[in-house]
Amino acid sequence: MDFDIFCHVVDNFGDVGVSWRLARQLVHDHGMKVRLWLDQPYVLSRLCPDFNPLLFQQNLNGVMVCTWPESWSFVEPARYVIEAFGCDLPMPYIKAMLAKTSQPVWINLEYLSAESWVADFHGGVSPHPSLPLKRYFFFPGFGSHVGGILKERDLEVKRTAFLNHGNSKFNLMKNFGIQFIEEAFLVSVFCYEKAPLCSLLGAWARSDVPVHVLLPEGQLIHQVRSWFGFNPELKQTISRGNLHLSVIPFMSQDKYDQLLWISDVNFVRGEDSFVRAQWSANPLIWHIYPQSDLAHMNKLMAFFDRYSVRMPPELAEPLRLFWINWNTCGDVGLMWDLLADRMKLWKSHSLDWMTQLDRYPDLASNLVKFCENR
Ligand code: TRH
Repeated sequence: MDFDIFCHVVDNFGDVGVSWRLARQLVHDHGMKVRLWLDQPYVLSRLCPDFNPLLFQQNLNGVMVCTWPESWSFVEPARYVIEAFGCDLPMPYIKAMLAKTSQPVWINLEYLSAESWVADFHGGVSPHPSLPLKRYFFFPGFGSHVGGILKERDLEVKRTAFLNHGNSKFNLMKNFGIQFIEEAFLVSVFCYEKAPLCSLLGAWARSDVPVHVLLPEGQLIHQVRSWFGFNPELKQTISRGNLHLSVIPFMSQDKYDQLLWISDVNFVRGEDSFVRAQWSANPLIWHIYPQSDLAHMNKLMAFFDRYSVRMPPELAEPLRLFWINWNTCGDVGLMWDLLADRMKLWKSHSLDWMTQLDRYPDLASNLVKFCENR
């Protein structure tokens, strides 16, 4: 094995989402042999319906996906060992690393952040407190001197081919089992429970143009129910004023990409959907994963500062306010109207941002280079 990637699910889908994406890219873009250890394999079956969570071990898209067992028996460690998001490696595995004549490169893959301190810590090394082993810290991030963000080599080819197919929007709606509203402004919404969605539903209902909101099933349904006064069923489209809202089934990661590509604006969250939305070249609103000490607000603003460097002030100002309010449960209805008036500007900025991101190597390439240099 070239890589062992260990992933412990804290909550939701992002931990597995990122680890699985990284594993696939190491195999397909870099020809590596990769084993992915998941403590909650069921989560992967939501993102990838071909995966059978009941099997202890299976080959999926070239990656050997294994269940992280409660009691660990001997496994020969890989050359490079990735501990995703500081999940602790099993002690018997650490001992097996120690026993090897040539010790594996042990990496802690951190969470993504645009904060400037990340560059000072990226690549840093920390000795194990009690064993003669060391661990490197690898920080995903934006720009140079950090680990980069995930992007597979053929992503742009796939995105362009999909969008150039004349019926891509219609086909995707058909696939979701919902009505296609041809003239509508399309919005995808994936965010945490506390997002102030109701104020937006009001803005969309009184919009001048039809707005079609696609909401993957999940926690936000409570807000939809309280605003409409009834419970929408899966695949049903409910309307008020110019707002049309369809609850769609949670889809595979690949299909979710397609949704991001066709939508005029994407509301995304956490880490992985946030990165994928940036590669869609479409306007995005980020609902950041909340932390108890409000550290997430610094993270949010650090990203926004980078994202808006080349943004015209008439867009940057309302957008900054919108992002802050969206993440602090403020009322965003009126702010939406300002953004709607600046949509063309926002779209062209999104394309420009994607081009800026593309100037830097992707995370998997940086990681391979980092490991091989050690
Ligand atoms: O699910 P998230 O909130 O994930 C997380 C976790 O909470 C994690 O603990 C935290 O550390 C991290 O965020 C920052 O959001 P994220 O990261 O966007 O992951 C969602 C994944 O789900 C992503 O890979 C896209 C995928 N997805 C689908 O495959 N189908 C869908 O229908 C949707 C809506 C998402």
